[in-house]
Amino acid sequence: MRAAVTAATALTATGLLAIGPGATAFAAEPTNPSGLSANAQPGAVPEMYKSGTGPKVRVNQVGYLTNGPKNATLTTGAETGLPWQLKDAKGKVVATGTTTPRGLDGASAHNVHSIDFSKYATPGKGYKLVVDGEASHPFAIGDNLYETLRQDALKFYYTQRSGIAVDDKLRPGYGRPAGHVSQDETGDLAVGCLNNGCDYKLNVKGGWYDAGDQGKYVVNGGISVFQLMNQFERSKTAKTADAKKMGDGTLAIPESRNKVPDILDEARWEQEFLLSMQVPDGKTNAGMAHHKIHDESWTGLPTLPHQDTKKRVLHPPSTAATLNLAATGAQAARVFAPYDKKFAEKNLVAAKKAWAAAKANPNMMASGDSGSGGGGYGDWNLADEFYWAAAELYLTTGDKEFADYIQNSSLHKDDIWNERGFSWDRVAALGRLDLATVPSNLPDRERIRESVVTGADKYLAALQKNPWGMPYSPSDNRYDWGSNSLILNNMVVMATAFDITGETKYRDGVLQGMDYILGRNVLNRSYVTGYGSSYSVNQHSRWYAHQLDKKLPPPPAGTIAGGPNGGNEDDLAKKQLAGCVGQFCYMDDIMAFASNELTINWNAPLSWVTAFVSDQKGSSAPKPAPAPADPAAQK
Ligand code: 9MR
Repeated sequence: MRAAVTAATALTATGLLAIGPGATAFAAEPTNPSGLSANAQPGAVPEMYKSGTGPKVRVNQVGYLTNGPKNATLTTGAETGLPWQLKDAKGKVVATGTTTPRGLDGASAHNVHSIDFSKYATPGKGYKLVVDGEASHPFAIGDNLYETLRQDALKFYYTQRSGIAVDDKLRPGYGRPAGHVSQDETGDLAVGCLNNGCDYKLNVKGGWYDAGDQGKYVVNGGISVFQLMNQFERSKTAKTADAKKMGDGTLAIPESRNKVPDILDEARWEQEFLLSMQVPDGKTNAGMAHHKIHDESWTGLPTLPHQDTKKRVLHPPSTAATLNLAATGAQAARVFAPYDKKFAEKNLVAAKKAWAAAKANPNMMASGDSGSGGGGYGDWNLADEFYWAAAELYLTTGDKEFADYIQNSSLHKDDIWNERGFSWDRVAALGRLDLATVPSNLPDRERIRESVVTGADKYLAALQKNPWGMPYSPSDNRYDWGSNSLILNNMVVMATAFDITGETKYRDGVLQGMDYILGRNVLNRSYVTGYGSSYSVNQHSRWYAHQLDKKLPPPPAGTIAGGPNGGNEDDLAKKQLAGCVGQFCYMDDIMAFASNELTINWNAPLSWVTAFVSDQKGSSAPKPAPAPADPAAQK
């Protein structure tokens, strides 16, 4: 037995930070079969995970690209390297090597080793890594492993649509009546303002439901629709991007075969909604956008969209929402121009109007109140929203006003690449990434492109330090709400650096990040429904509530869960995950909304990154999506 060391001491020595004050952890203690230190400090590993989380060797359960990096992580008490074997589907050993000890990992309270088997490059299915007498989940090696996910991650949006019936022929098992279409106050056709705060009603039908709730929030719709349009726009400049894969007829949506790329049809469903949230001409605050629209009070689970009987309410306009409309309107004007000039023009008019209104009202902050039937989405620093909107307006119009605004913003030069990634309330990166990739005459465009590469270098360095091989290591090991989306967004930065430089190391960083999402994590879990052998399937949703009502479906294949969240905001987490460390702050339960919700702004980077990963080899026809397994069958 080795002596115990305090977490703080051990972590100073290994460069990791404390798990908890005064906590005791063992760097290399003999373990139970999961590799979990039997003496890890109380509470670090929740009771429900103490008996283990599956095989000690964690892999990408979907698989590795033939010529890409191939890495895995082992939890073990051993301090020195252990022999590993790669076995094919028949059990034949096809490669061997030795693990690399990585020390105590503060994000999992485990002693870990990493395994690099990149040299093995023979395509096949059913491979397993075997170490310490234990075999990993099976995985494939090949070049077309991500084609179905490429489609599914985007197909997610059709079934999130509000204001339209979901056709069961297009989504077998997921058909449902239209939600929020009634003429009365429970519908979105004529919605009044909170506390009679305005003298008009707006028709805000359509758009996507935000998440497991049926609210529609402009600031979260903004980043989501941006990332879909951006995924499309990338195909105009990135050498490896394949526009056909998101083209007309690829997503089985009602608009398929209308001669417009399906990804843009899907984006338009949301963008039309964002436009409808703008305060009409002649009214107080004309040109501003309402922050959000949702029920007056929370509904229970399950509640299908058409069963919602609560009153719908428009919340006051906010500068943040207005700038989201300015940014996405300007972007939509660009990407839709070749397909629908009128729609493009309408977006540009709305965007310019929104910009002027935001400039005139720079401090109209949303209350951030989340206790009244919808999420708060409060944001009190809007310099980044201004920067993003100015960037999009500049790229579309080339106008000096916007060029000047960008040049004078400190965000144009600041190091904006923080470890916690970008998100709905931190959007400077959206502007910076577009200024780097969308062609323009910006005088310092080259410097901007280099800054993206510098950001990617930072994420690559973080990834290399992280024993799970992903670009996210919050310094206190406390993962954020929606951590999976932050990891994916950091991968977007690396992917863009690859598009800019063509350097393989950035592509490889993205591929490794994908491993974490699909199973190379302490929970041995693929966070994407229908992908891998042990995946999330009970995400918090009022209508994919299979866990509560077996007649309802689970979330569709290709739905990503938010992921570990140290905040434990829901009651279930408070009870079952109290004191949890890093990656353990997650449970696949429909009531665990703080770690296990599905959301439009989380599937958007999943889709973006999956398309990028799928693009990194020859193409193949998409196969039908795998049906999500019954959750019970997974246990
Ligand atoms: O994704 C949001 C996260 O960044 C915030 O910390 C959290 C609490 O305010 O809210 C999250 O957004 C939720 C929203 O408020 C309501 N719909 C579901 C969203 C995802 O959980």
